Amino acid sequence: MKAIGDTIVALITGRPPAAVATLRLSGPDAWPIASQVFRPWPEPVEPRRALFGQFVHGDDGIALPFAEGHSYTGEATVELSIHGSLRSVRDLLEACLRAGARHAEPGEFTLRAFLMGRIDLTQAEGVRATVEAATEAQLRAADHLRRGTLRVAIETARNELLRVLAAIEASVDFGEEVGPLDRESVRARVSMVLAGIERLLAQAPAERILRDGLRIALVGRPNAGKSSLFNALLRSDRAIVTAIPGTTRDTVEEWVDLAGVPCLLMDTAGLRPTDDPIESLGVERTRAAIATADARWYVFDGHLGWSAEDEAEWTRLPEPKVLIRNKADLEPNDARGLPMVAIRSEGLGALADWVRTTLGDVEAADGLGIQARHVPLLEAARDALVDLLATLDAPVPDDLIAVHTQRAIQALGEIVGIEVGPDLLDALFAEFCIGK
Ligand SMILES: Nc1nc2c(ncn2[C@@H]2O[C@H](COP(=O)(O)OP(=O)(O)O)[C@@H](O)[C@H]2O)c(=O)[nH]1
Ligand SMILES: [Mg+2]
Repeated sequence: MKAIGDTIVALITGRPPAAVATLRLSGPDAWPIASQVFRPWPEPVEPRRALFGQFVHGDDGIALPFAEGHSYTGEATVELSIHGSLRSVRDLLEACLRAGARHAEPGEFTLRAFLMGRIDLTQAEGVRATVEAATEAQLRAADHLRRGTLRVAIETARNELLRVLAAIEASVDFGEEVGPLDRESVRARVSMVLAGIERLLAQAPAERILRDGLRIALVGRPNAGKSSLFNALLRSDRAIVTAIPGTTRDTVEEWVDLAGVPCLLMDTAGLRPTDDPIESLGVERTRAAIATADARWYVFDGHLGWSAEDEAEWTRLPEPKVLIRNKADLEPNDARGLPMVAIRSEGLGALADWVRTTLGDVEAADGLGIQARHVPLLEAARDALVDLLATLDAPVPDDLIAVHTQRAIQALGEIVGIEVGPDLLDALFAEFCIGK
């Protein structure tokens, strides 16, 4: 864990050279250090008012001071903007270090914001998710997380459990005065909290897909047009397409944004019995891709028609799956499936629609930015509350009910960062970039 009493500095904008670069000083000496590297430095300082002037290393630019309690970190801060040449950035950084600052570590500004109590741990994770967002849906979910939607939900649940715990402890310690525990009231309140946690958990798988992407396996018989469809969706000639069945022998993977969702498309070797050792390895990989994918898109040749092999493969495919009738430009011999002309990129909109509807619930409710770290903690809280409710029906002493309540309070507390150890904080913030 890093010291918090000193003043830190880092470049908070992109890699130089760039048109402009901004450095941030944060800590008790941020203003005195700024006054040594920037002139003229006014006395007294008017916070949040941009100052134009010269830097001691020669460049000119802007200094923007923030007062303690009114900055990103919660500490006294100054943001220094200069021209973004390598030389200018390095010289200003060194001037700040000479004046008493030290280099900020990755995520240290945000860590300070957390330690100063300006944000909770989920909001800190929201900052990182915002910086890393690549799609519109990821950005929306990250915004929610950063603004504290999940924090409020978790803290509200935790506060309710703290009140329940207080009631239980009162009856344990002062049963004579306050009377026996009202178990029906405890049941009603805990059931409400449990329902909220279960809603969050129900949303978690879809949130994972929004965050990590949707893995889609393109499968079907050789020559159905899987590679053509893959290329059409990617808008490039990534996979080899030929009229020779069995051309694709390995799985080829590429990321593509469909309806704002990052999708990992997997083009696979066509499914057929084969004596070719390379092709049969490919077919094995196809089976693996089918098993690990979040969804399967089955392509068949509508001109050729629907074969017994198609029927067998399609039936075996686990849900969720989509049936695609390719080569709709040729005379159809079967009418099932979504019609498509892969070589002309026709009908692909239906696939983007499918992605959209598959994630419809999340899109409608808006992702809250639930992270992988939160899921086991939400599950622990849920399990504790389920145990708690079961205990209410049993002839057990009130202390035991208190134990389960405490377990749930502890798990929820870890989500927002109450009572988390320094190791976890170090691990979490080490994944941030420098300057954040
Ligand atoms: N007419 C027509 N031919 C197609 C279409 N899609 C693919 N093909 C052709 O079908 C053959 C096999 O395509 P390919 O993408 O390699 O199929 P894969 O084995 O399933 O990957 C190639 O000759 C493609 O040009 C389509 O929509 N219409
Ligand atoms: Mg192919």
